[in-house]
Amino acid sequence: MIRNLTTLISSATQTVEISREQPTVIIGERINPTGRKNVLAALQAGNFDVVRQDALDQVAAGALVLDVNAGVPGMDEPVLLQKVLQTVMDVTDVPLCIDTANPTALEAALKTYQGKTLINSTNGEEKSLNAVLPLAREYGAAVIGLCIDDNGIPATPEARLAVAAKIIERAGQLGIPPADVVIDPLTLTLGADSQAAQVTLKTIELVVKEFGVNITAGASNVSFGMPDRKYLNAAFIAMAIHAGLTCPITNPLVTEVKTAVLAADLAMGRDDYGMRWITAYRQRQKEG
Ligand code: THG
Repeated sequence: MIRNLTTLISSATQTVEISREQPTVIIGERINPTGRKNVLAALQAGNFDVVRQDALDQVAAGALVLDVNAGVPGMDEPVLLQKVLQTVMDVTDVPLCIDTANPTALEAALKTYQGKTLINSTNGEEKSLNAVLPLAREYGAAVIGLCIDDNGIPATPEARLAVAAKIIERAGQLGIPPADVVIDPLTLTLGADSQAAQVTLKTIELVVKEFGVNITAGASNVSFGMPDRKYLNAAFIAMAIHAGLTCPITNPLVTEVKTAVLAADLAMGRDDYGMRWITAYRQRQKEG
């Protein structure tokens, strides 16, 4: 019997419910200078207009949560992440995911953020668990746990499950319930290894069966270096939703990806009377 845990995250004014009994929650990926050259250039120049526009566009396209990453080489990440977060909070009401590997930047961001965030992320490395889980506890945040540990990225689904188990257990020891731990099975590119997606999908199934937790994934990673990325991303995200993915980090502005998520939700019985599917169709017709 699969349990479907519910993760609640919030902004100052909105709460989003993540569970396999609800439609998929798209976490917008675009506020990220690592994956986006124009965001990098703008932040380096002290210009936050791109961030504002990306926030508004992604919410308009259906993102219910936004991932916020401000890792710019050579810039003070704690200061920059606070500024970017505040910029996004000023223009949208959706809950935010704080995406940083830097515990100092994370704590600064947690102080700035209003609501219950989803920390992106911790992992099975001792250093990360010890730095991030106490902060999640202190600030009442939910936390993403990546299936990687001191030995690197495990090659097999079973070994990734073991890392997920460790993260869930360590969170529990600090009083963070499994409902507030969202597991990321890790998504690597099919461009480097044609088995990469299979390992991710199988890991999702194992983690869901064992723990019933919510699952995220940097779903667009699956196609790095490949041509026609949008079709690969769309097929993969639909398959991952079937496997148990509940809150992908992806780009809702890509129609193929957005419609694949809506189609998967309908096929999974999470779109009563197909109303969300039909509404999105009408919206596309209107936009030409
Ligand atoms: N897991 C978790 N968090 C993550 C990732 C993950 N955060 C970062 C990343 N991976 C997810 N975010 C992105 C953001 C952008 C892209 C992919 C993943 C991307 N960008 C295009 C590129 O690099 O070619 C550029 C798009 C543009 O410029 O418009 O593909 O795995 N927990």
